[in-house]
Amino acid sequence: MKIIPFILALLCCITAQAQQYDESKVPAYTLPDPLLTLSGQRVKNVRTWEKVRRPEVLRLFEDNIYGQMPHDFDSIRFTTLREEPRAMEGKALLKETRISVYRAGQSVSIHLTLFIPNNVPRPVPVFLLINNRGKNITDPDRKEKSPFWPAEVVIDSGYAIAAFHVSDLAPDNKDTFVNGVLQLYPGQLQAANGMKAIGAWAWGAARVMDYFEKEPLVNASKVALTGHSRGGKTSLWAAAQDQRFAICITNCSGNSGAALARRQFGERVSRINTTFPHWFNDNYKKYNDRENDLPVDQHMLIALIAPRPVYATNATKDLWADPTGTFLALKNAEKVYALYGLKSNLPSTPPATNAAVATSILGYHNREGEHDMTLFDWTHFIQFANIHFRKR
Ligand code: GTR
Repeated sequence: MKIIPFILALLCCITAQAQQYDESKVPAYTLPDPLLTLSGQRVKNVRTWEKVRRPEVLRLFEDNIYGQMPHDFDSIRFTTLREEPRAMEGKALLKETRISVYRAGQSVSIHLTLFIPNNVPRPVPVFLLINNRGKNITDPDRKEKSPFWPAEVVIDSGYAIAAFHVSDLAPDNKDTFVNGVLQLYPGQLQAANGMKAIGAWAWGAARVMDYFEKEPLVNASKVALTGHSRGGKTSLWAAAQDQRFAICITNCSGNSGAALARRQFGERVSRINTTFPHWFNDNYKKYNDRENDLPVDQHMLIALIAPRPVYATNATKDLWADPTGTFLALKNAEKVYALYGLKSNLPSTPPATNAAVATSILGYHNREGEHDMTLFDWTHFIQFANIHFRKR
């Protein structure tokens, strides 16, 4: 009879699933201290953080998770492909730009879609989305409209909104991810700490920032970088690497994003490395089922973004991305913000469903619903940006 093994396998599967989401199964863990250097020095001020510990932590993330971030290239060129001064029924200027980057005889091109509101003083602050979903989501013609990138709502709030697609940098596929940025940096593929897809996407965000710095209509000192899920892992890594991003928003980013790995709740390092072997560097695979051996945890990725504001979200039905682990990562980054005299207003335990903490330098909400980025999320991103940009 084959039915008995089948039932046993099913029961095993159901038990494993239940354990993934069972708070009582979270093991005891000790987080690495962001304020203790590798040589055992206690970090007590911004100077030691910025000169010693921050570079150390950045290197640990490069070496063990996301890979190196190459900064050199031969040239970069911005080509305007399309300009519609009265797009969105006259509300905005649409500008589509090709950003081409050249290195060692190879090149990569990023297609940037940007709407700039017409009736506000320019240069304007801008939201930039790292788009990991369909290209139709950022339709420049606005025939299709998606709450994932609610351009009209953002424009009505007085912000510019931009997006690029991850596939321009690295296709999200284990067999083809090398067709993009990695052609420019072939050495990365040989190195155990070489960049892969998430590194390439973050590199792309930095090239868009290069463009913003040359675009007189947008305020490059007020760029809020946002991404969902794998895009949210990328927004954190990009903002950690590139301090020109003024605000970082990470939506449902979960494992290897804003959620603590050591909680082993929902998605695990082993699982993400197996399903998506092309996202992180080869060294990361050493930590499959060994989260406690990691020299970092994700609160330190958030800490790398200090003193800039970070807003992290989750959704109640997205336990895979560990909402509590995300909240705790923010809480455990607080002490680095405190070095800068910045006190977060996060409560000591996760806020109620849909209760957004947007006034805090470290912001958070856990929305009712599924793994997605919705109008509810964007409404709070805008609120968060209103508060923090106006403070400056
Ligand atoms: C899932 C993956 C998550 C998250 C998500 C997404 O399958 O396990 O880490 O990245 O995909 O990007 O939507």
